[in-house]
This record gives sequence, C-alpha cells and structure tokens, in this order.
Amino acid sequence: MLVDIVTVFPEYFDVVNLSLMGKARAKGLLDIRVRNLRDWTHDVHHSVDDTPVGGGAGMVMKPEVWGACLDDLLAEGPSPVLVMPNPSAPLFTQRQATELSHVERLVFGCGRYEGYDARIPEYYRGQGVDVREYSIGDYVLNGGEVAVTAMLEAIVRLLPGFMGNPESIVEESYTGRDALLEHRQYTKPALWRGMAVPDVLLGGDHARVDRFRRDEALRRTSEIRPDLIAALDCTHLDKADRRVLEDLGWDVSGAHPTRVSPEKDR
Ligand code: 6GU
Repeated sequence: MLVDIVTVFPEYFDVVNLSLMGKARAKGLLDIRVRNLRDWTHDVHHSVDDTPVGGGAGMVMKPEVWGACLDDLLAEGPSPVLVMPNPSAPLFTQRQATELSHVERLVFGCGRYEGYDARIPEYYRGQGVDVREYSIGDYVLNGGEVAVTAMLEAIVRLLPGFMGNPESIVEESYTGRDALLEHRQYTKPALWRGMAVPDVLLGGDHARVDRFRRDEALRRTSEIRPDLIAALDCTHLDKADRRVLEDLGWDVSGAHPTRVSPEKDR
C-alpha cells in the first residue's frame, strides 16, 4: 500500500515512521511518504490559511495551496482514495478501516485550524476522485494529524501479513459479523491478590468457554454500547444469545433487537 500524508507538521508523523512503518516496511507491505503542505506555497510567509469568509473565529485552510499539492500527488501515481479528516463528518469505524485496507493508494490531507475550504473535497469529487471525510469521535482535536494517525493504524494493521496472528483480528471488538465489544481477558496466575479468574476459563471445556465469552460480550455491549446491540441482525442470534438478551431487557423477535419499554415491564 502506498500512503501519502499531507500536513503542516511533518515531524508529527515520525512516530508512524518508527513503529508502524518500520514493521510494515520490513515486511514490504507499506510505503509512507509525508509531505509538507508549505512546499506548495509561493508567498514569502508560506501561508496556508486565511480568515473565514462570512466572519467567525479562527482560520481556514486555503484552497489554492491544497489544490496545487493534491494536483501534484494525483499526477504521481495510481489513483488514490483521498481521506480528509473533518470533525463534522461521518464517523470512521472498523468498517471504513476494513474497506480502506483493500485500496492500493491512500492520500491523507490533514486540516489544521478551523478546517479547510469546503471546495477542496468538492472539487476533487467532481474530478472523479474517491474523497472521504471522516471524524474519529465526538470530541475536538486541534487538527487532523492525530485523527490520521489513528485511522492509518486501524487500516494498516489489517493489511494481509501485517499481524503475526491474523486470528486475533477476527476475534477483536467491532470486527466480527456482530460487532460486539470483546469479552474480558485474563492471564495467569489464576489467583492474584485474592481475585480469581472465572472458573469456567480454567476448565478446558472450549464450548463452555466460548459460551461464557459470548454471554459476557452480549452483557457488556448491552451495558456500555446499547447502540451496537440495536444494530444486531436477529437472524444471527442463537437460542442462548436470545435468552441472554431477553434477560437484559431486549425484544429479539424483530429484525433487530429493541429495548423492551419500561411500560411493558410493569
Ligand atoms: Cl477528523 N479532526 C479534528 N480536528 N477533530 C476531530 C476529528 C478530526 N475527529 C474527532 N475530532
């Protein structure tokens, strides 16, 4: 996979070059090029931003500089998916990570300040480029650099051959068909500071262990992320799943689980 990252803070991505990139490059999976957006400025101050049209606080990244930069990058190689982090965009999830792990080339454009001129993604979409804008969560960061680092790590670890043990990807939270939170993990010793590992995990009965973990995943997800339960496809639930969810107050008779209303409870 070929990755270009455009930023006004190229040093920010040293960390990617050290850990992620080091490992992936050693395996021949990934080539990351970090570009300084200011290399595409022509004025003495190398300015990349300006005040917002219509007024308001902060600065907005100028379209001309981004345009010059992205034109050059697009002319360079295989046609990429262009990813532009934006706190006001749809959420980046494991689904997007999986999808983007299959593309040949990614270009990430890191916005700073209050964001970038809205015509930038719109223009490249009009040119036939696959442009994606994503937020990584409901909180505010100073710029796209941290968001790109997070997205890139989520994508690159899915490249075939990146993980030592591909099984561990299948079992992780958010990945499987059902996208449940993962069960809790324990290692030895079986008793630590008076706290015991659940007995069933020590018994060696793999079917019981699987069921215990599945029940826990359902319970924890219902408690912490009920939105993920509500998104489950009920046809994928076995009898034991249904019993657990019903105990937790879900109606599983429809296409997706719904909360049994408090009125109905009484
Ligand atoms: Cl993609 N950018 C910024 N600046 N803040 C964010 C974000 C992105 N996602 C969540 N917060």
